[in-house]
Amino acid sequence: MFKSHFNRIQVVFLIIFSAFLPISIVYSYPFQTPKTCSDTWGTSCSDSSLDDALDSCNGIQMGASEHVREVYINASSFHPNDIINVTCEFQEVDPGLAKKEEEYIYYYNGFGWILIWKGLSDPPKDRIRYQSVTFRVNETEGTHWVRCIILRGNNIYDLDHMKYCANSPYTSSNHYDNDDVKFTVISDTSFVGLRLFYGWITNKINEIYNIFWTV
Ligand SMILES: [Ca+2]
Ligand SMILES: [Ca+2]
Ligand SMILES: [Ca+2]
Repeated sequence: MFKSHFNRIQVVFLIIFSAFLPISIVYSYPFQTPKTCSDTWGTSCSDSSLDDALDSCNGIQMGASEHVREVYINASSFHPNDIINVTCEFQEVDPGLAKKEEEYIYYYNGFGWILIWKGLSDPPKDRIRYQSVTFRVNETEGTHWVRCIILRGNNIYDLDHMKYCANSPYTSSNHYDNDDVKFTVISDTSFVGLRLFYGWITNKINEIYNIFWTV
């Protein structure tokens, strides 16, 4: 046995630190990693030919003008009932007389699509506009989605709660874009295995301290 240079208080602090470091890593990863539409599809969602909308919704940009450039969320995984922060990056154009840009944010909660936000925008010329919203994810574990939509409308909302995709036959517009980002909802109980492993590791650390540390 060797005589440690640490005193008893230092060892206690070392044990506490070594206990909290791994558990903070376990709990922060992957929750703190922001995510984008481009991350979801593996290529830039500004690409007009990319089908970056789930299933039968057409993600391919229609028309060469207004489109969704990117969708940002503040983390890639959430606990049930967490708050998510979403930002849509819209490329708007001056849509001309009697027309406005309709913009929508929809959320797929594991069961169906929910309208989170909608707005009419009438930019005087081309511009990039960011729209952010926060809302609470639901309790269903699994894959959830957020969709940003822009479409050239006639000063009214073409889409409503039952029309979550700017796609024929939902809209007569031939200028629109749907872009999706996906994330995971996972409950604390899914971390039981990691917690057991963490407990085993901290026990081993304590054993090592007990073996090599003498008063
Ligand atoms: Ca699609
Ligand atoms: Ca798209
Ligand atoms: Ca796009």
